[in-house]
Amino acid sequence: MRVLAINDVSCVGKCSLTVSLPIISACGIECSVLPTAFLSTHTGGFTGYTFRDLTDDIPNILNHWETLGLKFEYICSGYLGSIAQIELVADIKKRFLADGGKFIVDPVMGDNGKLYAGFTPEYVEKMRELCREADYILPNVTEACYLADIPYPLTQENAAEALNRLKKLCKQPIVTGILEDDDIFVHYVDENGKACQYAHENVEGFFHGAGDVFTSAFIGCLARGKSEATAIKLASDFVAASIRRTAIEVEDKRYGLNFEAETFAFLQALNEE
Ligand code: PXL
Repeated sequence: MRVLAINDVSCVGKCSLTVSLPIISACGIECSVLPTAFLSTHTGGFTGYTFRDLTDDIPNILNHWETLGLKFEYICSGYLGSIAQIELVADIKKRFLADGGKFIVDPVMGDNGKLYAGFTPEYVEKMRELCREADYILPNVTEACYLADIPYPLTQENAAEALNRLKKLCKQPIVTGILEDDDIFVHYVDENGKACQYAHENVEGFFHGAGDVFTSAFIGCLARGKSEATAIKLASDFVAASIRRTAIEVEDKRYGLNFEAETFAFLQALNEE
């Protein structure tokens, strides 16, 4: 069993591969990586960061993997720095996804109602195409609004409409971070096409990297053979516990979640399910 995580390496500020690798490995699953870019920090709230685009390295990496006959049971993509990289990921799915494997797209594009630095409407359109190839997509509210072409933000009322539109792109969308009163919901479509939700009490504030922790834990749980609903519950509980801890312990939220301290409890829950 092998997972391939396609994402950037942000050296500081826990997100993308510095989150996926430890969490998927902790689940007992081998995690191979394909770095899309190399940054001194992530781009959310830091200024002056360095950014090295690794697009030109990717074709040779893929050619080498092909000589090894590698296939991956799960391929998941995250932060992709350009339209060219979205096209490369679609190609990676064709060449490297094992028969019966799952392709998971976290359409990392924005937060708080805005696209991240460097992302354009053309990029959003291309990301829609990639979502059409996916077994699961995991947009946050901002990304769901862009993909579904619905005004930001989502509420309990328009979330059902967003999910219906996203279903036209991908059979099983999972939208995170929908606020309603004091709670925060995940809305998702199960394997029978039924709309479902799972909620936690919301913690005020913005917690960088929470989406990456959720996606990584979700994939780790799926790869351990859990159902979509169980994987969503375990990943949500893990993120919620990490956020509660981070709210108290971490002053500068740009540096990401203290998920490490909650990993043992997450794995205990995973083993007991
Ligand atoms: O967590 C999402 C993310 C991933 N990678 C990079 C980012 C961000 C969000 O800001 O900047 C480089």
